[in-house]
Amino acid sequence: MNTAEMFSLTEKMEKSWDNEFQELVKALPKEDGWIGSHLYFYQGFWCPALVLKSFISFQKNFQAFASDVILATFPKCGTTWLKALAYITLYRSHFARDENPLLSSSPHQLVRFLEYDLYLNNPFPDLQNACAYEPRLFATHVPYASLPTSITDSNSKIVYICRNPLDMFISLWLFSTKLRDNNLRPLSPDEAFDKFYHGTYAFGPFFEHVLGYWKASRENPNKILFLKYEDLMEDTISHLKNLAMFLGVPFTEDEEKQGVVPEIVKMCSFENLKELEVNKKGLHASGIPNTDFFRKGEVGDWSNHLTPSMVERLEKLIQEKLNDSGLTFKLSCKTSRILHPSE
Ligand code: PAP
Repeated sequence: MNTAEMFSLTEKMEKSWDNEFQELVKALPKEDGWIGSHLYFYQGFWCPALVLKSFISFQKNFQAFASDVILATFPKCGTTWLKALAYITLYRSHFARDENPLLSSSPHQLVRFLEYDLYLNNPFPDLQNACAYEPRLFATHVPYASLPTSITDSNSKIVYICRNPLDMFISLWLFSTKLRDNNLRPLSPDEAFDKFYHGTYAFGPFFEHVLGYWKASRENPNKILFLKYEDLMEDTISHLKNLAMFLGVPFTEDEEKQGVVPEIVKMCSFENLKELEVNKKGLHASGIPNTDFFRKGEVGDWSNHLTPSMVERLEKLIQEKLNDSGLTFKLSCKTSRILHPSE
């Protein structure tokens, strides 16, 4: 599938909606999406037309197992990275160290999206065969309040990652610019900023999404592990150990001695994944080229793109939205990128 085919898939999706679904959709607020097609405001968030129906199927039909692990993310906040880290950590006992599945499959093939992939064309997908190993590991961009109750009410675990909204905005804007339908006029930085400021982008508004998971994680830290891209970048090793502990597969002393932790960090690093053949070619289930999920992978790139007045407005917005929630974001950080296990 190329980009043009991806747009025709989205168009076909809207056209394939039956009358009952068209009626539901007719009543929803609608906006133009950043890449093409539409966003519909449903259950408090802007849902892309492509996944509106699959999201509803997922919400209605998904039956969580107590052992399930769900990776929940806001788009452009580290989904690809988290998928790689969680998959390798959780299943590391199943493969030899020199047969790492990341060498032959993209992180998005290994950990499949529920709404963007499994439920996309099937209201009852074969979930058992969607995961190579137990426990099942899935991903979603759906906000906490809209998750199926079988996830929120069961003992299944959720790992959430978010990112400072300035970098997230730049990542989203540049990603959308690259993929935007050629028949549409490009989205100017000011237009994109305005849409971002008002929360009209896939799964936005950002703050409601992030705060939903943040509050739930504070109420139930054994169920939800809340991560931030900047923290992971600053100290990947400690956060990976924590993740392993949370997933119930802590690194053993032997593994630590053998350097397994830095090895996973290196394998999942931006520099490594970006250069793998499998990520340079091939497509994500939504038709997006795998390579578009790897751009710069840095904290603070916003400073190369945003004007001082944009920064000022966003800083005020962050203050206003996060208020006394206890949640903060770093806008820059020291990275501890591991390029060699011995470093
Ligand atoms: P998604 O939510 O649409 O699936 P996601 O992986 O969250 O995408 O976003 C891509 C961002 O993560 C890109 O950020 P950038 O535009 O600021 O560069 C991408 O470069 C970054 N990214 C991808 N893989 C990694 C990784 N292994 N380590 C760090 N950052 C990564």
